[in-house]
Order: sequence, then C-alpha cells, then structure tokens
Amino acid sequence: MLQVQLTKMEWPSFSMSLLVSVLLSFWWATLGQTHEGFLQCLLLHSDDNVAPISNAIYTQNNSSFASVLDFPYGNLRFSTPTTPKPLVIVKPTHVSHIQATVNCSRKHGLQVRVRSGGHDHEGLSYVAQDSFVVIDLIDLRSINVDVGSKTAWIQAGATIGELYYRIAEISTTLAFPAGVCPTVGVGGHFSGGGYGMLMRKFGIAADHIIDAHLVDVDGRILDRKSMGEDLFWAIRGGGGASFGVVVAWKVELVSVPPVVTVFTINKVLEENATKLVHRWQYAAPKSPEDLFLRIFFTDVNSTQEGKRTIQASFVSMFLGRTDQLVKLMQENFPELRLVKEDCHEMNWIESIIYFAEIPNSSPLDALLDRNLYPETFFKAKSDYVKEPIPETALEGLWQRFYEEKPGTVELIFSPYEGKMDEIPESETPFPHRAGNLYKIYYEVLWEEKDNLAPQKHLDWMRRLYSYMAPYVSKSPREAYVNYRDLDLGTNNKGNYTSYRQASKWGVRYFKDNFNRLVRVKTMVDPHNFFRNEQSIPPLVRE
Ligand SMILES: Cc1cc2nc3c(=O)[nH]c(=O)nc-3n(C[C@H](O)[C@H](O)[C@H](O)COP(=O)(O)OP(=O)(O)OC[C@H]3O[C@@H](n4cnc5c(N)ncnc54)[C@H](O)[C@@H]3O)c2cc1C
Ligand SMILES: *[C@@H]1O[C@H](CO)[C@@H](O)[C@H](O)[C@H]1NC(C)=O
Ligand SMILES: *[C@@H]1O[C@H](CO)[C@@H](O)[C@H](O)[C@H]1NC(C)=O
Ligand SMILES: *[C@@H]1O[C@H](CO)[C@@H](O)[C@H](O)[C@H]1NC(C)=O
Ligand SMILES: *[C@@H]1O[C@H](CO)[C@@H](O)[C@H](O)[C@H]1NC(C)=O
Ligand SMILES: *[C@@H]1O[C@H](CO)[C@@H](O)[C@H](O)[C@H]1NC(C)=O
Ligand SMILES: CC(=O)N[C@H]1CO[C@H](CO)[C@@H](O)[C@@H]1O
Repeated sequence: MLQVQLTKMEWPSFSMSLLVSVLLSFWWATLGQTHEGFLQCLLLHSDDNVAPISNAIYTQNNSSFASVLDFPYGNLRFSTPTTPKPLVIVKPTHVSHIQATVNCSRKHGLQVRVRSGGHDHEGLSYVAQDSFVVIDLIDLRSINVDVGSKTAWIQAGATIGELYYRIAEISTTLAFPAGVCPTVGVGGHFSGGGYGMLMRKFGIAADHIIDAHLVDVDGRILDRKSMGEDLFWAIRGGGGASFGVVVAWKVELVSVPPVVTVFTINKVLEENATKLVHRWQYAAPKSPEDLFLRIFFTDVNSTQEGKRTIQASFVSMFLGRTDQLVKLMQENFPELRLVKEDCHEMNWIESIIYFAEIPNSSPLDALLDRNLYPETFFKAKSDYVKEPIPETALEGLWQRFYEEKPGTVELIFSPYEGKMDEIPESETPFPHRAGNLYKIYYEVLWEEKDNLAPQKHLDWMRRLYSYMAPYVSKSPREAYVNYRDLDLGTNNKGNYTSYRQASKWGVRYFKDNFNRLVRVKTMVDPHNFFRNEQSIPPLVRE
C-alpha cells in the first residue's frame, strides 16, 4: 500500500520517498535480524535429548499462530486485527524452554509477556507495544495432589477448574480457596491474590502458597529456599509478571465438611431489594466465617411489557448443613426470609459447579473446559467499601444500569471480615484485609458490532466510578490487582521505570506493600526486564 502511494508521487517528493523506503527497509532488516537471531538463539539453547524446543515455537509464519494466540479466554477488546501481535509465541513443554526464552529475549532486546490462563482484564499477558514474545504456559499444567500432606504442586498453566477437579478426584473433604470461574489460570490468579467462596473462612489463594518454582531474569530456576523470603513474599500477591516466570506453585489444601449448603435468592426492586441490600451490608460481613453470602446485580424485565428493574441475587455458600444455616440466617438476616426449601446440600466440588453456573446435569469434566464461557468485550473495575452505603446512593447506582443496554452490566458485592481480618496487611503484598466490609466488582460488556464504539462503554464505566467515589475507600482508593484497570495509571512508555508514575496505581493495589515490592524488584530485576504497563518498577535515579 505504502509503496504504491509513494511511486505515484511527483519528482520533488521522490527523494523523500526514497529516504522513507530506505529507512523502512533498514528497519525491517534490523527487525528481521533480531527475530532471526532470537530464533537461532532458541534452537541453540535447546537440549534435544530432554525436549527439543522447535515444536514449541510459533512464528507468525506458522499456520496455527493465530489460533494459538487467540485460544484461551481473554477480553475480546484485545483480539482485534489492530491489536499488536507478538513476533513469536513459545509454548513450553519443558521448563528449559522458559529459560531459553528468557535468556534469548534478553540477549536480543525483546520484551516477554507471560500467559497462563489469559484472563488479564487489560490483555497484558499477550499484548505489548514494543517487539515482544509471548510465553504461553498452557502445556505446562500438571497437578499433583498429595492427600497425606494435604498439599499440591500445580504448574502455572493449569486452571483453577483443573485444580478443583484433581482435588475432587482424590477427596471430597479437601478443597482450595481460590476463584469461582473455572477457566482462570493459576499463574496470574495466585500471583495477584485469588479469592472465592471460601475467602471468609480461609483467606485467599496466595495465603496458602508454601513453595514455588520461578525462572528468574538470569534464566535460573529458583525455589522458595534459593529465591529467599523477600522474593517469595513478592510473588504471593504482588501481581504477575514483575519478578520472573512462575513455573509451579506448591499449596496447602484446606479441609471442608463432606456436606455444604448453597442457595440463591433473587429479589427485584419491587420486592424491596434496595432495603435488603442495605441491610446485607451489616449482616454479611458480621456473619460467622462459615457463611459467605454475596450479591450479584443485573437488570431484568419486571413485567411482560419489558419494564426494566434491578435484580439482586443473594448467592450463598455455607460450610455446614441446612438446619444450621436456616437458624443462623433467622438470627442474622431474617429479612431475607430464607427457608429450608431454598437450600441445597451437596459436596464441595458440586458447589463449584453450582457457582460456576454450569448445568448440574453436566459431568465434572466441564471444569476442564477452557471454552466454558463465550468470550466478550468488557471493561471492569473494583472498589472496597468500609462504611455501609446509604439507600439513596444505592438507588442512584441502579439508575446507572439503565444507561447501558439491558443485561450488559454486572455488579458483585463480596463480603469481607472473618479470616480476612485476621491476616496482617503486610503478610503478603495483597493488602485488603481488616476494615473492609466488602468489595465491589463492576463490569460492562458489549457485542462485536458495538466494538466500533468501545469508548462509549469505557466512558460509562468511568462515570460510574466517579459516582461511587464518596461511598468507597479513600486515600488510597483501593483496587484489586487481579481486576486490572489501566485507568488507574500506567508506567511511562519506553522503559517503564518511573517510581512516581507507578506509585499512582501501585498504592491502590498494594498500599504500603508497594514500597517493599519496589525494593524486591530493584534487588532481583534492576534493569527491568520483566515489565509491562503496570509492573513494579525498580528504583532508578529519575
Ligand atoms: C471471567 C473471569 C472471572 C474471574 N473470576 C475471578 C474470581 O472469582 N476471583 C478472583 O480473584 N479473580 C477472578 N478473575 C480475575 C483473575 O484472577 C485475573 O484476571 C488473573 O490475573 C488471571 O490469571 P490468568 O493466569 O488467567 O491470566 P493471564 O492473563 O495469563 O495473566 C495475568 C497476569 O499475570 C501474569 N502472569 C501469568 N502467568 C504468569 C506466570 N506463570 N508467571 C508470572 N506472571 C504470570 C501475566 O503476564 C499477566 O500480567 C476473573 C477474571 C475473569 C476474566
Ligand atoms: C517466513 O516465511 C517467509 C516466506 O515464506 C520466509 O522468507 C521467512 O524466512 C519465514 N520466516 C521465518 C521466521 O521462518
Ligand atoms: C539460561 O541461562 C542460565 C544462566 O544464566 C543457565 O543456567 C541456563 O542453563 C540457561 N538455560 C537455557 C535453556 O538457555
Ligand atoms: C416492601 O416493604 C413494604 C414497607 O416496608 C411492605 O409493605 C411490603 O410488603 C414489602 N414488599 C415485599 C414484596 O416484601
Ligand atoms: C425485556 O423486554 C424487552 C421489551 O419487551 C425485550 O425486547 C427484551 O428481550 C426483554 N429482555 C429480557 C431479558 O427478557
Ligand atoms: C529509562 O529510564 C531511565 C530512568 O528514568 C532514563 O534515564 C532513561 O533515559 C530511560 N530510557 C528510555 C529509553 O526511555
Ligand atoms: C509448532 C511449529 O510448527 N512450529 C514451527 C513454526 O515455524 C518455525 C520457523 O519457521 C519452525 O521452526 C517451527 O517448528
């Protein structure tokens, strides 16, 4: 295209176009050289007796390049034709492939992005602005559960659904306190915290990591002992991608009763949902820690004529039996009027299926399916609430739903306290502990044809976020790193090392732990090889 236009030009601009094309071809050649050199480097570092790397390399020439790039669940906002693509995808089948990719990317000045489950809300695991290589860990996903010691080694490319499945194969009374959506990858999820229905009883996934294997910036494989306690601290909640490539986690499992009880109660505004939600703010965080009662909000039609209203779904997990639960709810939250008939007893793995909204007739194998849900375009944010929100403010919040298309906005309120209050803020980089009543998750999604105007949805989300400012945590306005949000600020383009810029988003995700993360980063990756728009910067003179 460019060349056709240039040859059409008149003489005076000809020398200019010549210059442009000379520069262009020079650029292509250098790029090609880096690229070729990088590939040669990979092949040179391949130990063919152990595992040849050639089968793990996908260049843009490979016919499966596009499908490998797009395979895992992601945010479709970052899978468009104009989204920057990696030069090469390496899909390691052996840890030496990760080492080789790190060693060779450094040597050839390429940026590396690491992808486990691919759920990053801003696509940072597979999109970068500079020339980059994706390490896709999908083929490193073995899981070894040891019932005797109640521990498991989990490779980073596994999903939490696979982990739950493997635990359930062996035991009905062992479990793991991580997220609800089975397709989320343990590589990113545990790196940023990882919470789900067991949070009030056991804390988050990162609280249960007892060892890890990590490929560091020098291409070495480290474990907890050889990496030292500072780095081991940093990778348990400091967000993925800043410190190295996690190859595997060792976790301790938790014990749950053989029977748990779940329920879902839906209330629309016409059924006094606002009053119930208001009351929930006092009841849910103060409940015994065996009970986790969260609320999902969507808008639905209240009548045949399609009048829109808000539906609050009270979704609950109780580590005990129905009788106990009904009694407890009568004492703590009688307004919800829970009765025996609302309750369903099951074992823990069945509750996973229930909360993942997989039809309960489907076999457990659904937990292994990475294509469980349709992909969408979306934008999300998070907030922490420290004081109950007044009813009038909630009513204002409902009004915002009606500015977007029916059924495209979702909010989730997840109660805190319980075990979360008992863990000191500095224990792991994940700082959102005592003092929180609950966390809010906001999401708006849209369809393909609407992606021509994503700005309208992004703007809507930003307006919603400003509307909520008076009612949520302040200085800093806290946010959950696993609900990554580039609106909170990004590192400077180029080399991503400005402490001042990074602290804008850093203290929101990590509070005072941000400074310790910066110290660890400065120690283990002073030249900032592992970097992205929201990676922890090393300290350099600015
Ligand atoms: C549908 C959906 C449901 C979700 N549900 C929950 C939930 O219930 N609870 C919850 O806490 N969160 C939830 N999340 C958020 C989720 O925890 C984060 O998006 C998480 O970071 C995803 O991890 P991943 O491995 O799938 O993502 P990826 O996109 O692969 O990685 C996320 C980040 O971590 C880095 N990273 C990935 N793997 C590694 C590795 N091995 N070593 C070093 N860095 C790595 C990536 O480079 C990227 O920066 C959900 C997200 C989605 C999209
Ligand atoms: C890609 O294909 C082109 C043409 O088929 C070839 O010239 C080039 O060397 C290939 N690149 C790589 C990295 O294999
Ligand atoms: C990568 O480099 C490290 C040393 O920095 C070395 O120990 C390791 O063997 C190298 N691995 C590969 C596969 O290149
Ligand atoms: C809603 O609350 C009003 C007044 O508090 C009450 O009269 C009414 O019965 C309630 N409606 C429902 C469906 O509970
Ligand atoms: C709500 O009603 C409108 C108008 O009748 C209709 O177009 C829409 O499909 C309905 N939505 C749902 C979720 O039922
Ligand atoms: C990277 O950051 C350092 C410190 O801020 C600065 O001195 C250097 O010029 C930057 N380099 C680039 C390429 O932006
Ligand atoms: C998996 C696969 O087929 N990879 C190939 C992609 O292309 C490179 C370079 O052309 C080959 O070396 C790989 O074997």
